[in-house]
Amino acid sequence: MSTFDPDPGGPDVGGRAAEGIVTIERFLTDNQPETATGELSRVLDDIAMAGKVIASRTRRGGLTELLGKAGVVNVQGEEQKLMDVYADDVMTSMLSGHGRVSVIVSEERPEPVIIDDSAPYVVVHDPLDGSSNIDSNVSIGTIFGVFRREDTTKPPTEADWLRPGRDLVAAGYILYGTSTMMVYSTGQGVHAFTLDHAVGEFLLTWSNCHFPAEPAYYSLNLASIPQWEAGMSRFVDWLNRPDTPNLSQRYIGSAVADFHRNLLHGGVFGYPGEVDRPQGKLRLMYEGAPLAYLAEQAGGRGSDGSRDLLDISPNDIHQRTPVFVGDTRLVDQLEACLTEGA
Ligand code: P6P
Repeated sequence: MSTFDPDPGGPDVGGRAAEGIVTIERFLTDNQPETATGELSRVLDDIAMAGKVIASRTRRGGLTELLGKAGVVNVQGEEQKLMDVYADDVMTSMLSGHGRVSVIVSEERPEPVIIDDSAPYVVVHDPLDGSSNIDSNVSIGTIFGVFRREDTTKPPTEADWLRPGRDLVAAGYILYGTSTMMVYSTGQGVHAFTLDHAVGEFLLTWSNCHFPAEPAYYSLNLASIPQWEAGMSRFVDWLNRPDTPNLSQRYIGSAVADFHRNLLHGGVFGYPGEVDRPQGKLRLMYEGAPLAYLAEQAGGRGSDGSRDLLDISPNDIHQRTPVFVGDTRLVDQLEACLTEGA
């Protein structure tokens, strides 16, 4: 079944663009609320432009001098890849100087970057998630979220950026894979665009994406079972029962790629807490919350194993959290297994 043919048995996976070629710029403008100033649409345009520039480098893979390590360890204690630094610089550059973005929070920077004291928006992002896969040509992605500042008459403070996912006004990702896609939501459904390199435009591929009625995959790194909290074994045992959904296991090691496949075909992605790392590996603000925002908009949900990821108020911009995002019933089951006997 083509991923563009809605699953007749389940919720609408989303039909193809109704007619003709629709660029992301046109879609944003045509679908923004009547009362909109257009500023948020322009911020998403800026992110799309950053995605085009980053894609121009990731496409060249081994042909670019940017592969390999930057020789720097980032605030996460992870060795930065040259492409991480490049992608972060591109995002910062594209989001600066237009009077739209006040603060940028990046996985690659220890502190928020204050761009403009009076601009209305805050952008949080992981400029190149999955970068450990760059050299092996596995799909990687940019994950982003956008907050609107309540008061732009004063310089930005922590209250402008240290916020729960419920406050997001937009979120999405750019997937650098066999094709380059931008998937986003502003709270009116999830919409996907594919970069046509020939014309340099993201073109609407399908709108109002929903998780299919029946899930097909679960994305867990089963090699980590010995390190996981006990409830995860209960979930894996549940998956293997004859009376539960017959899922295939797919784990790419790149959250954006795993999430995207599960959005199309149904499933759940998880990065659990571990015995010596109870908060897991993924970060709440610019990985877990944006993916949970998209999941909810697509009929699914995101949890840390006991509560909605979108309800968690961060204490630190780089705060880690266990992440389970995707099909609602699978996330609910994960919570039941993790909280059973808790
Ligand atoms: P592991 C990539 O580094 C990342 O942040 C996510 O994209 C991915 O899901 C996860 O880490 C993979 O981590 O420990 O399985 O290699």
